Amino acid sequence: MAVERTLIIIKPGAVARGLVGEVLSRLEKKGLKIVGLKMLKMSRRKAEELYSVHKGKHFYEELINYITSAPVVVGVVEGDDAIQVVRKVIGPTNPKEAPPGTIRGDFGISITQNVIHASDSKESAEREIKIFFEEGELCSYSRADEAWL
Ligand code: FUP
Repeated sequence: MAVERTLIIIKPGAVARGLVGEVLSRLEKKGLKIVGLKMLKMSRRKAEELYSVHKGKHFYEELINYITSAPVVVGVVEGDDAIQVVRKVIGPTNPKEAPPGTIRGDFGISITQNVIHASDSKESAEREIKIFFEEGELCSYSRADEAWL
């Protein structure tokens, strides 16, 4: 068992469409534990830090403008192999290719407005969590159904 933490961001379009509960519910039902959660309007500085690897790419400006356009919900999700498991639950980057049953596959067709972000590796998760959360803001607790998951 390898307990990991990963960062998720429910993007502006998904918040505006009222999908916050649906997205969190899918992660919770899968057996993942939410250990940090907040709503915020992302600053340009934080957006540029988050997406620093994409600087200079053709979609970079659109991506930064979108993620800073309206409130997002950022969360830290914990569980066994959480990084890979969350990526599976959300599906591929391009929602047109994401299969039904995945979050991106079920809720959109725009690659930029693809409902949710999730860290893609241990290194990214560690780096990205620090952008949005202080260590003291993350909670440790037991889920009542832990023995059954
Ligand atoms: P992911 O890790 O699945 O979020 O995908 P990437 O890190 O490759 O891309 C980061 C964000 O850039 C995606 F959420 C969507 C956006 N993007 C585009 O808008 N156009 C592209 O061609 C590729 C990515």
